[in-house]
Amino acid sequence: MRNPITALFLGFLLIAPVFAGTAADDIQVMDPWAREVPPNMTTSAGFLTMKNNGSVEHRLVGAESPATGMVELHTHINDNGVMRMRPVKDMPIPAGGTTELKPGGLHLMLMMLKKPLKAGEKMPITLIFEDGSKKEIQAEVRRFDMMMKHGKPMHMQH
Ligand SMILES: [Cu+2]
Repeated sequence: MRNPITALFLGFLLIAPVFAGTAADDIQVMDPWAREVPPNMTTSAGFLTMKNNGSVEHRLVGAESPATGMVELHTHINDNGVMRMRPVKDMPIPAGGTTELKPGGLHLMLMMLKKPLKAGEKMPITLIFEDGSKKEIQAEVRRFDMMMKHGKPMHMQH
């Protein structure tokens, strides 16, 4: 390799795929939080906003936490006025776009909690993307009362 420019160029070609980045590199997580639950409850929900800074669509395909036995990806559907939760296999995040997990919509179902979630605590959650890359986040536990506009509690049913 006598020409240093050629050598640099070939070197760049070898390194370029590494810089293409994983889904976890492309996804920026904003405002992760989990709902406080009373000590007798072992199920809660986690919320966050995911922004995709990459040029291809990414998908959240799973999540796990040392604080839970299991985390499922859920959404809500309105079934004749009753909000019901349904598992989803993934949550797409469009290229350059955002996907918001929020009460009444997409959420992380935090199941089999190993200890109660108290407001102010931090809960580690690992997000898993379609390429197997992972991102650990710290969700802040917050108090949140699920109320409908008319002041009636929302029916939460699986
Ligand atoms: Cu759920």
